[in-house]
This record gives sequence, structure tokens and C-alpha cells, in this order.
Amino acid sequence: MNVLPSFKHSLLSTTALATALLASPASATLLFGQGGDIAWTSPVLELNGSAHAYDPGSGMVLRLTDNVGSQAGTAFFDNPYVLGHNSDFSTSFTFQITSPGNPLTNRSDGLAFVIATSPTSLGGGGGGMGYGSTNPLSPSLAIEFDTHWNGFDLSDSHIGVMKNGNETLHLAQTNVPASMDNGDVWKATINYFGQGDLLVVKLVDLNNPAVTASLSYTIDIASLMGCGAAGCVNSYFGLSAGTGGGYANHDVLAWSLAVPEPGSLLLSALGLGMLGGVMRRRR
Ligand SMILES: [Ca+2]
Ligand SMILES: [Ca+2]
Repeated sequence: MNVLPSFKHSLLSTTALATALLASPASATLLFGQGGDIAWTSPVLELNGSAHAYDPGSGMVLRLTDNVGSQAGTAFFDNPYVLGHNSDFSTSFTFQITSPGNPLTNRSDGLAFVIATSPTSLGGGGGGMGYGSTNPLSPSLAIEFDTHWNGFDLSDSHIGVMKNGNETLHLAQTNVPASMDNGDVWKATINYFGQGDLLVVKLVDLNNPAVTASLSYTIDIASLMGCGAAGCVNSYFGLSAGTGGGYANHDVLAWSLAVPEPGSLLLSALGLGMLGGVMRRRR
């Protein structure tokens, strides 16, 4: 494997850092899309189904679906992570859902942050939003930002915590006091604290910051994702969206992903070309 000199340096210093901070694992923050180091066209992102990089005139976005019916799209970061029982992660992304289909009550269906076991995972569209429906991802965790009321939903604008690609079963959910497909830029922030199994989700309409929603839920993600006596399986972080009878453009503008340092070591082992850029911040 070719390893660039800067890689060697980063790998060595990262190894030293990881050794020094065993009691307090460091993390690295990856920044995709607008304002970040990694373009939506980068080969480290696996784009599946209807997902594609697109410039609507305001800069490149990750367009998970166009505003046509019956779409499903996912985008996963290609680096595998082993989510152990004490693993933390933190992620945030800005999204914009535009041109919802007419009539407006047929807007659909929303998008999700997804943890799955393959970077090529692609669920069905409609209410499954690219993580569930006709091809449920299992095991998986999805945090959905749902813009369409189905019979099993709380409302036509809610956040849900979902597992194993089952869009009908909300482990936790909360209303969002505005339509997420209003064309505004929204920011979702998801933090997970492995030691207490605590998942915290926050959402704000950046064009109208008084509009917020949040929820917290206790869930053992490591066990959900197959971490048991025989060890743990690889997990991948991604985003998904779907359309059904109704539709909209589902765009992600920027995505930040703070992951444990060992994942970054694996990233360097994979020989991916921007380690120096992505290892820009540690905590
Ligand atoms: Ca729905
Ligand atoms: Ca839902």
C-alpha cells in the first residue's frame, strides 16, 4: 500500500495520541460538503439509489432525492467503525427540503441519519425514507426527520428514533412545530454517550431559530448493531431520504461527523487521501 509521507506522520502522531489518551479516547471530526474538507463527490462517500451530488445554484449539496415520486437514496461514509459499549459519537448536518409535491399535503417523505452494517445499504422509499419500507435495513438505527403523516405517525412533521428499518415503530418521537419542508435550512445535531447509552437529538430552523425540537432516548446502540460476546460488527454512518406518492428535493448542505480516533486510524490504513485535512480537530 502506498502511504504518503504526510500519512505516515499523521498515523504515527495519531497512534501516539491514542496511546497517550487510552483513558480518554480522542475523536476526529470529519466535515463533508459546504465549508468542509470532503466534497460530496469524494470516493470516501458511497452514494446509493437516487443520491447524487448536485448544485442547485447555491453550492454543491448532497441531493438524496429529487422532487419526483418513489425515490430512495442513501449516502454512507465508507469507513467502518466498531461501536463498542462505551463508544461515543457526535454528528450534525444542515438540510433543506424544497419544492414539495402538490398538493402540499402530499409532501413527503423526509430524511434520516442512519447507522447500518454496509456502506451500500439502501432501503425502500416512501415512509421508509431510504432506511425501511420494502427493504428494511437490519440491524440499523435511524433518526428520522419525517415530513409526511402516515397512519403510524405522530404528525406530518416529527423526529423519530427507529430501529431495524421499521418505519412503523417509533421508539421515541417528538413533534416539530413547523414543516421541515418549508425551504428553510435546518440543522440537526445528534450526540450519543455510550457509557450511559444516551442519545440526544436537537433540531433548529436556522432561518427562524425560535423553531426548535429535541428529544433524548436511552438505547444500547452497540447491542443493537450486533456487539455481543463474539465481538462487534462494523457499522457505517450515513444519511437517507425517500419519496412516495408525494415528493420533494431532499438536500444536505453540510455534514459533520465526530468519530472515535480508532476509526480514523482505520481511515489512514485504507489509504484515503485527505487524512491531514480530515484530522483537523481533536478533543
Ligand atoms: Ca412518515
Ligand atoms: Ca415517522
